[in-house]
Amino acid sequence: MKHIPFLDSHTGGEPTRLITALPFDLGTGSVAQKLSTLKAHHDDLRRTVINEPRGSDVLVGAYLVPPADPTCQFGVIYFNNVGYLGMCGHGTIGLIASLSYLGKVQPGVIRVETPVGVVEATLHPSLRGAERRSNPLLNEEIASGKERPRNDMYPNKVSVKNIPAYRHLHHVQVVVDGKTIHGDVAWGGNWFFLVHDHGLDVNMDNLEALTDFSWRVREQLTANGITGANGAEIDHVELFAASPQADSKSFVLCPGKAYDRSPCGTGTSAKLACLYADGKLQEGQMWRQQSVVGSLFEGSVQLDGEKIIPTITGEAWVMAQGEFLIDERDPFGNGI
Ligand code: PYC
Repeated sequence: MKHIPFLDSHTGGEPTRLITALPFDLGTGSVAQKLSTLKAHHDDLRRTVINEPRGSDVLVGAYLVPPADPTCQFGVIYFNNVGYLGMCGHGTIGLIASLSYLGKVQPGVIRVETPVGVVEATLHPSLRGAERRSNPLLNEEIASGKERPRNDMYPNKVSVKNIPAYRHLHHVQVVVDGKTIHGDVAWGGNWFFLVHDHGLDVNMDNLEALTDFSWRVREQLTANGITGANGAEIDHVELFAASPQADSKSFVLCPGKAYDRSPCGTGTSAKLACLYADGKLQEGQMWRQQSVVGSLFEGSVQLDGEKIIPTITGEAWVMAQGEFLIDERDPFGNGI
């Protein structure tokens, strides 16, 4: 029987399953090299922890690995039901909030090496002293001795300064079921196709139509040879709409056909790069992106020479902690 510890969190409704200790060694190379080793030799662990019967299509996994970059405290590799991700915004917010819960990080800047570059997370302090003192429920808990040594008041708000984002192609025409739509191809740590003129309601009661349409957009991108830079597959589709509560609302279809419950950190980064390219967003200006479930990320861009550096802020909540038991006799022990 193998025992694999895990910690589950969600960021704006989108889950992240963190595996803090791998049961094998990935060597001393960069996180990108560690990802190659994982793909070649250990893909069964991805299926074991993320797919049914332990997981579902919705989950994103995160392996905590040692970084090679000496300026980083952690390395991380994100994965899902069909493969691996370059970066993951909601996942990084979940990772840092989970490490905060475990008492492994304090408020401040934490540098994390991903397969596509280094991101800089800032863990914001939680309830400050005065707010803690004026919180009657918390005071009651402390007075009754119920506050536990584990960090139940763990800081959970995180800003992620992402790798540079950019628009690769502008206003690309695609025909889906006889309907002509247009989208931008942009990089935010993963490849996205961003569509506005889809004509669909971006609402929870329209999820089936949104999923179906986005999937067919993706198929048309492949059929027409529309790719990211260097022929990279565009595996995320974003449908945007207006929102009374935010600057924009989006439905994001992930590579394994599940939709992102969060506003998608890498997708929001791609969106910010397009807005900046269109002159609709200035450096430092706040953008509020809402997900189809109603959760919010705040984002802005900074310039580093010609490079557009997005920062995304959100909150994550730890939900469960435990240990997977993998029984060699179980026919579905490594997932379905
Ligand atoms: O937040 O970047 C993100 C993300 C990618 C896929 C699911 N969430």
